[in-house]
Amino acid sequence: MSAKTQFDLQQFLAMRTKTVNVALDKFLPSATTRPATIHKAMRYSLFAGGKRMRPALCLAAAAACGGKEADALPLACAVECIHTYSLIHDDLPAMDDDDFRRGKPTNHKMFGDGIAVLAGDALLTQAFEIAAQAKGWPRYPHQKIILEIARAAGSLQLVAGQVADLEGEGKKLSVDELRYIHERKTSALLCCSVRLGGMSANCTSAQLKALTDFGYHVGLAFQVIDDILDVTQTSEQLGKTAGKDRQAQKATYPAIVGLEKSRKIAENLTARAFAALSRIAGFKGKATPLEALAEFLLKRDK
Ligand code: GRG
Repeated sequence: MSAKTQFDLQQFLAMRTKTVNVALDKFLPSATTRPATIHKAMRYSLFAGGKRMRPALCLAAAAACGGKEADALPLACAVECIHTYSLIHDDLPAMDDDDFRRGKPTNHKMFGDGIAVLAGDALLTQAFEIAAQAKGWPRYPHQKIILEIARAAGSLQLVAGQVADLEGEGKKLSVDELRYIHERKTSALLCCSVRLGGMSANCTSAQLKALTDFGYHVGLAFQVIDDILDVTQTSEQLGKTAGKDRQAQKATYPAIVGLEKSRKIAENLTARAFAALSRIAGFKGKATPLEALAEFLLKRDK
């Protein structure tokens, strides 16, 4: 059995999920704060039961660099707010038009389209408010932290990926075009989560480079697996509508190269993520949670 599999990832995830949820609860206005509707809507999606993979990656990256979890926590919460905003907007009728997310009716189904748009907007803004309350580090003052998040979420990355995804519907895309979408729609925020964890530990530039390489490849593998699960799993297992990609005529790895080759691609991407970590001697021993997360994301079934 490898060190990675001996590590109790389920316990790691359960504890971090609890910590992140408690912190998010403190950062957000209460559900009764006026105007209550928007705070109820923000909290509805934020606490609907997401896997909290981005915060976990952020906290694990901080640990890999010898940082304190409490220092990374606001940044872990910030990325989860951005991720949840992107899901709320992605589910809107004007985008992917989904009725279920995180095992529950989508935000607009509960609160209406207008409030769902605003809940997404408010969560995106909330992320910056939370990040501004982080400590700030000698190599990474607030300006660098805010820039990092703004770039990952902006029109060159997360939003760019969503635009290309929308514009690609019904078109036959090449593997390169699909990779452009995956890099931006999914990998950018995962990679940003990992980088922020490193920054919160005041990591060296060599460590940040290795974490970037790791995050980029884990992020791409994550989306390839997401594409595979859309075909192989049921809506109940996923907590969202399965088979949507084919229905929306979306280009995906399984559609372009088939399921078997897609799995190989995800395995190769994960292997490259591991290789990135092994280049840094200083990570030895401390990167186990990060490695276990990469392995888990490859083998996940939801
Ligand atoms: C600006 C109006 C406007 C909309 C932008 C940027 C955006 C909307 C959407 C991003 C696209 C998106 C939803 C990408 C998919 C990434 C992905 C695989 C999400 C699922 O992540 P999980 O499995 O979800 O971690 P949970 O629910 O577990 O957190």
